[in-house]
Amino acid sequence: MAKKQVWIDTDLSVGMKRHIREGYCDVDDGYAVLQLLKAENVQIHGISAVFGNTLIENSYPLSQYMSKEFAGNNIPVYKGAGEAINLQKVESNEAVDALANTLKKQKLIIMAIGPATNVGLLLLKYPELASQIEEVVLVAGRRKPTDYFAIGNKGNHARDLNFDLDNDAFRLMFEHHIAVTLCPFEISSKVWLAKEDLEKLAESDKGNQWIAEKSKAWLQQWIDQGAEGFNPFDVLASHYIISPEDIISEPLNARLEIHPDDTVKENNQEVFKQYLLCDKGSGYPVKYCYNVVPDYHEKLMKSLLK
Ligand SMILES: [Ca+2]
Repeated sequence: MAKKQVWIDTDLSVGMKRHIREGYCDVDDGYAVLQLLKAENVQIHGISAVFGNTLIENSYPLSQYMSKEFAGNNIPVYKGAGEAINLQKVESNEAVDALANTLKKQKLIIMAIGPATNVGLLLLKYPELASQIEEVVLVAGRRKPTDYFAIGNKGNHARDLNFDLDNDAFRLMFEHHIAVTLCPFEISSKVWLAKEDLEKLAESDKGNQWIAEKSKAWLQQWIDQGAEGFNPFDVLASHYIISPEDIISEPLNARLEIHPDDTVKENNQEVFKQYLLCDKGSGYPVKYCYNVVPDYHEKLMKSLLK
C-alpha cells in the first residue's frame, strides 16, 4: 500500500493557559497529530508550527515536544508564522521554506489545523509550487452566516477561529485553485470525547497518557459550560486523511462574505466580519465534510489506542 505523503501545520496548544482570557487552550491538535503518528498508511514529512489557539512561542516548542517524545525525533519541526499574513510586508519563515523544499521534491497532502497562514505565505512566495499540493485539509467553514457553534448550553457563539485569524490565507488557497477539504464544526460537533474515553487513553501508551492528562482541564471547561464531553475538532481532519471512508462529505462551493459578527453580543450592525460560506451557489469548489459513519466513535478510539 502506497503511503500518503503528509505535512502537518498546527497551532498545538495542548495544556497551555489561554493568552487572551481565563482558561485553558484547545487540546484537539494533539489528538490529530497522535492519530497521524499511529497511522500505517501515512508518512509525515514535517511539522510546521503556526500561531492560533496560542502564541507561536508555545505551539513551536509543543510541536518539538511531540516529535521528540512520540516520534523519536524523526519528524523535523519548523517555526512558522506568528501572525496573520500582512499583504504589505510578505515575509517567508523557516517553516514555509522547509515546506517549499519538500514540495520541490514531491507532492504533499497538507493537514492545516490552525490558521492557514503558512500555506498562504507559501502560495505568495512560491506560487509555482501550488501544483505540488495534492490537497489541503482544514478545519473551518459553515453553510450559512446564521449557522453557529456554541459549547454546551451556556456558550456564546464561537469564532470560526482558523478562518477568522487569517481570511487572506483561505482566499489565497481558493485563488490558486488548491484542492481544499473542509472539516467544519458541522462535522466535529457530532463527535464527542468524554471522561471514560480519557480514562481508556490514560491506560494506554505514553502519547495517550500525556494527552489524556492534559485534556482534563479542557474537559472540565466544557462540562462547566453544560456539555458532557468535548468535540475534538482537528481530529476530523486527521481521520479524513487516514480513513476518508469514515467521513461523509459533499462537493460545495466556498466564498467569503461579510456579515455582522455573531460572536459579539448586542451587535447592532456595528461589528462585521468575514464568513467562509459553503453551498451550491457561486464560489470555489471544496469538499465539505459534514457527518461521520454511525460507528465513528469506536473507530476513532481504536485508531488512538493501537
Ligand atoms: Ca488547531
